[in-house]
Amino acid sequence: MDDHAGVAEPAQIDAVVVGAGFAGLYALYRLRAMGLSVRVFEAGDGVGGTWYWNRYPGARCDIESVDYSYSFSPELEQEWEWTERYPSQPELLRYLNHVADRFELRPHITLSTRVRAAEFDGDRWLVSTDYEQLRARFVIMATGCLSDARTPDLPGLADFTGSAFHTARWPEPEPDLTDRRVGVIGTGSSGVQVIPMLAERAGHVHVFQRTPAYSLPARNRALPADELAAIKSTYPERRAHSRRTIGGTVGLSHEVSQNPTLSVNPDLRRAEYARRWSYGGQAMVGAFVDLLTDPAANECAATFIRDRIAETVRNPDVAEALTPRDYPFAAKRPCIDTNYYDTYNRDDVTLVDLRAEPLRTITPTGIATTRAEYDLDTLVLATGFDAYTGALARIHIAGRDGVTLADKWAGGPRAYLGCTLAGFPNLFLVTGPGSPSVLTNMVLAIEQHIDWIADLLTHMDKHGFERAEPLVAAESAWAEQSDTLARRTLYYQANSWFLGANVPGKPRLFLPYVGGLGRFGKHLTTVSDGGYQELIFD
Ligand code: NA7
Repeated sequence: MDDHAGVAEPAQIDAVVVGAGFAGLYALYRLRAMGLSVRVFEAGDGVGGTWYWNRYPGARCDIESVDYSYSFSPELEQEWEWTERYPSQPELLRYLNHVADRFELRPHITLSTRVRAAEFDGDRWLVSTDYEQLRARFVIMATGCLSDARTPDLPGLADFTGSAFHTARWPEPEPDLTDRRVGVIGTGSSGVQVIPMLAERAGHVHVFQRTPAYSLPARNRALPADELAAIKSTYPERRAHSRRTIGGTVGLSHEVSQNPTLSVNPDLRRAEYARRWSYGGQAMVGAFVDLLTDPAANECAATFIRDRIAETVRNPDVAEALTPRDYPFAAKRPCIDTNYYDTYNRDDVTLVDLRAEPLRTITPTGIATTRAEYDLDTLVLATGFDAYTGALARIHIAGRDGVTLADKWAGGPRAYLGCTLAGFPNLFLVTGPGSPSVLTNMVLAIEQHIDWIADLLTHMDKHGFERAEPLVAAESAWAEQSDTLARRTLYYQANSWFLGANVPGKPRLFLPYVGGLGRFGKHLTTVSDGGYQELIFD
């Protein structure tokens, strides 16, 4: 591992990569394979990105292990033994550490170090970290879509005398919650995963819910050796197929039926929902082709889920409070759970509906709502992330003529194909705004993006180009095309982090590209096959 010794003159390097999660590790691997000198800087004390930080009990990916894994190395695919249908955080962290060792990536990674600034001087990028400066030809921001943990501005939080932590900053060693009175704020994916686990460990759990989630059963299970072996024997076909799909995986989880909802009679419709509900994971979302475009179709699926909540949660008032009614199903990312709704049947779990009794303040000893005071020893903030832009906003990024990324994005973030920025030559985002990213299998999306960037760099070398950036017109056209697609869906009808709606003051703009991994891949190929007409080279 590099040490932190400072140097007087900035070292010259081909590329700086920011972040050592799935994206940073693969970017490092690809660029090293091209013979480039690369330094990766990572704020965490270990590699793993999302899977390094999100260590809360129950943290698990909602895409199946065999798909949510690198495809670039057939040897790696064959040798890694996934143990469960959905990978847990510890298993993913082991996997990413294995990748760092297996491909000898660690000598190029500096941990426990933040990149503070990246400034373009007309020729190179001057990158400043906590400890040193480098001059780099390329900068790759592998900073993650959901890496900037967000603690809302809750009155009185600083005065709370118990322990308080965000799910994405879970303390180590694991806190002993036996007999503790635990409060959880937030019922998105993180809350839905952590709440059943806390219920098992704590004395009493109070869940402070503002917006009820639509949560789908994961149906997680052990992955038997013969099933894993059968999947491994078809990996090339599986990956090739996945890359053509919307969701970047195979199987019912991401298989979208071509039938419109109301064209199917109600009994068959319910049977299809039930089939997908039993299958588990995100399968419900693809039940009918119009689920995310037709409000009436969406209401049918939402009703099916509401009925499952009503039949699971024994107390009808609690069931009703847990039932989402004012936004479409899947317009926020559906949560995938294990025993979430069942957990509310426990005597030691209490739901506090913040819509009925708004949170007034955090007190030194708990939470006061307009109706009651709740005494707590521990406060868990499952309050989400400043998605896509949060991690980048923490870095002073100044492009051509000193224009900052913050200025460029004041009206809302846009990036050509989600990865290049007009005015910021040779700086690349991985799975940035305008790419399928979080709406698809992130690992394949990351590989797709980095492969495209690597091919672009090869093209530049071949033609003797020093720098590349997109045309302003191409960038604008892509942003418009991406937004037009999103506006044909129901995504704008929920206050989601997809839209930046969870961060006060953030422009309300749908951030991911909704067209899917396959269609996006075709766009990337069209641009590269066409000789990168939408980019300017010098
Ligand atoms: P999310 O999905 O953004 O959920 C955050 C939760 O925190 C959500 O229920 C919020 O309620 C709640 N929240 C945020 N601020 C407050 C305040 N001030 N008061 C009460 N409740 C609040 O984040 P997650 O970490 O669960 O999941 C993020 C993604 O990670 C997920 O979609 C997967 O892709 C993986 P709100 O809905 O704003 O009323």
